[in-house]
Amino acid sequence: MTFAASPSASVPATTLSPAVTLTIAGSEATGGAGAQADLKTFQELGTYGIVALTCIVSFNPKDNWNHRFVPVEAQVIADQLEAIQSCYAGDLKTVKLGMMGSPVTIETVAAALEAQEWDNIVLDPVLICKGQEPGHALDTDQALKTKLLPKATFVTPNHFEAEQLSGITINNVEDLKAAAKAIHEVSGAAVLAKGGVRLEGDDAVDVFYDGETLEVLSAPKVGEHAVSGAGCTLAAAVTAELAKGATPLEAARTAKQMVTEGIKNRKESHAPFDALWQGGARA
Ligand code: PXL
Repeated sequence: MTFAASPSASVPATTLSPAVTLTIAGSEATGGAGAQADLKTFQELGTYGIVALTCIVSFNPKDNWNHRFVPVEAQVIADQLEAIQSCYAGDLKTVKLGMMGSPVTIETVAAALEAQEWDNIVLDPVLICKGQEPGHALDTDQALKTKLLPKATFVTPNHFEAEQLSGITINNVEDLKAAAKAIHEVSGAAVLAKGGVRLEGDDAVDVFYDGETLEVLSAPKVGEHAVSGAGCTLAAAVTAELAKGATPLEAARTAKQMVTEGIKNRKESHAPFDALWQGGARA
C-alpha cells in the first residue's frame, strides 16, 4: 500500500502542531524508566514524542531484579534515526540522550547528531547499568565523555554521574555546586546536578548552573528511597520544556516540580522499588 502525499492544505488552521521531541534511549520493560518514561513525560507535557531504541533492559525477578541488557544492533539504531530524521527534517530540533550502553552505540548516535543542526541536546549521562558487560563499562563511559558530552546543551547527572564527570566527591550541597560548575566548564552545557535522596537532610536538592545563574532547586524528600524513572523523567521534562521554548532555568524548575509530583503519586509494584508516575500532577 502507498500513502498519498500529506494533505497539509486541508488541515484546519486550528490544528495544534506540537513541538517534536526525540529520545534516543533504552527500553526498560517494566515501564518505569528509559524510553517508556520519556514518552510518557513528553505526552504529559504536550510534545510529540518519538523514540529511537538503543537497547532492551529486562529486570530479572529470579535474580534479585538485576538488569538483563541486550543492545540493539548499530545498523538498526542508524536505520531508526535515518527514518526519524528524514520524516521530521526541519521540525526536529530537540533530542534527549538516555542509556546508550556501548561505545558502538555512542558512535552511531554521535554520527546521527552530526548530520543536522540542533537547538537542544539534553544528555542524561547514564553511566554503568548493572547487567552490562563490566569490560565495556569503562569504554562506554569514556566514549560518552568524549563523543556526547561536548555536543550536549543541557546535562542532567545524578549524584554518582556528577562525581564521575567532575572528579569531585559529593557529600553536601557545596560539593554538588562545585561539581555542577566543573561539568559546565568541560561541556559548556547547562547542568542540572541531582542530589536527590543521596544527600543528607529533609530536602531533595538539585543544583542548576549554566555559567551565569546558579540555583539550588529544593523540594521536601518523599521517602528515603530512590524511585525508578526519576532521572529519566527529569531529563525528559527538561527536553519537552526546552522544545516548547522555555529557558534552561525555567525548564529545570518545571521538570523538578513534575518529578516531585510524580514521586508523590508513585506506582507500586512487586519489584523492590516503586516507579514515578508522570501523571502525578493531575492527581
Ligand atoms: O534510570 C536509568 C535507566 C535508563 N534507561 C534504561 C534503564 C535505566 C535503569 O534501569 O533500564 C533503559
